[in-house]
Amino acid sequence: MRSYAAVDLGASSGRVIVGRVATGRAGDASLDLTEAHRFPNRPVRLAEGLRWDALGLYAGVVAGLRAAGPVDSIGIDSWAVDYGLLDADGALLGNPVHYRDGRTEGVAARVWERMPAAELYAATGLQYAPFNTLYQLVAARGTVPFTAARRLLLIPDLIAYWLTGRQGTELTNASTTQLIDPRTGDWARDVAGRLGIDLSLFAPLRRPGDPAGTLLPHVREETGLAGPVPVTTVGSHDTASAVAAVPAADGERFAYICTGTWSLAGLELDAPVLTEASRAANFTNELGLDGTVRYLRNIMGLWLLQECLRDWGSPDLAPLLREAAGVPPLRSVVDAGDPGFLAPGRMPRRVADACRATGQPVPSTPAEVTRCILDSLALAHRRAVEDAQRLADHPVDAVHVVGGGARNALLCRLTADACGLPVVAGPAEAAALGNVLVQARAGGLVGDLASMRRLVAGTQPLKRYEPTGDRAAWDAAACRITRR
Ligand code: LFR
Repeated sequence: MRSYAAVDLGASSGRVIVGRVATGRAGDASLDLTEAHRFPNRPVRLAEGLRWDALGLYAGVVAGLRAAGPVDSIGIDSWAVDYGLLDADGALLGNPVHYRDGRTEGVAARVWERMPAAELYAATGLQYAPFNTLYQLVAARGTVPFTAARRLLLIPDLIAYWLTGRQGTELTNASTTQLIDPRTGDWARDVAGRLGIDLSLFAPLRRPGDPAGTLLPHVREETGLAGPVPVTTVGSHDTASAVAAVPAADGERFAYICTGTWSLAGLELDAPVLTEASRAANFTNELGLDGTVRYLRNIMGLWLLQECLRDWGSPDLAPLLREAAGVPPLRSVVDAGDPGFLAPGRMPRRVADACRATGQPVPSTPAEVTRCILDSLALAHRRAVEDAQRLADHPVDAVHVVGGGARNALLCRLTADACGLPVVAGPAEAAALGNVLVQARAGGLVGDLASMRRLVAGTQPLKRYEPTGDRAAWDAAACRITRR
């Protein structure tokens, strides 16, 4: 039996989870998770914009490692694209900018003048999102921290650096910068050159499973962890870790939806899809474990509901979902892929406005708004699953829903109905499981991706939802929202 600490940083909270793994004769394997510590991750709005509290996050990680107790190794994953800048002495220059900050507005158009969007897609396979690191870097150019910066570390790499003193750039997360060639898994040097981005800002690439150093003496003291505790590189993009823990059977033809603040819906492929049709459909080719490609679309996800809950004064979710289940289905739907929903604030009003603008009944009570959001998410899931199959010529027989949304029975049922496919829901803690399993693999406890998935499928509770209902009603609803 070995223990691993998975540091999993999400957009609204961070967690340190201890995963205990035992393998051995078939039937003896076990994999269980315990949450050692959870702490809020509160973005801070300043006059200059929306910022992450990186030191607060680090303090939460240290407190979590202390709560976790002795472990064999530590792995870190978080949301993608964002970074901290370090000066020549390795000190952090300012607070990392939040990807929902407005500084990248209008930046893409300037970038595309130098490198047309089609060429950029052919070279990097990345979806257009205003927050791709590439656009953030162009927006940051000329600012004081950027001018002084000698190093850029993506968020999980920054935390790993503070824990170990060692710097690296983990590949799955690097693939969200739009500076990686998904065919080679190496830097897209031509893109960087043409856009004047100095790749020496980045630390050398490292891959899931690579050692990332050991805890610094003062960290050992603060966490109470004795000995040279290693930090292991995992799929440091949370979505890469989550996809690694999708409990698909060997050879199964599946789509996945990683649900949380975002819904990331798509396929695992052997090679990127870089066609013009794929670009037009705004699918992304991010890198996964062992040379796999995460071919997916970003959908606004439960962010829409989280922001409504915040607006309503944080009522209990369970009764609201029960009430929403009783609201007539598909009365009104919004486009859950619309970047207009990216920024925080006044979400119930924005959802209502979108319904009004498309001539649909305007949801008014929290239960009606909640139902509208869940119907809309299911519809966006269906569109992404259908588009991915067509664009990649890769049919599927089932959809795996992992991440926090796997606990939301209404969302899972609606997704099965909308997709017309069975949904296998769980595990909810997919990112932490993927994180733990890559550490266990580095320690020689598990083998390839397929055996990691077998272990998840054999040990974690999963729930299956068969599609029911009227697909024509979903077709009709889809027609009510204007496509991007
Ligand atoms: C999910 C996620 C998505 C990424 C978004 C922004 O937590 O990592 O994959 O597109 O956050 O970083």
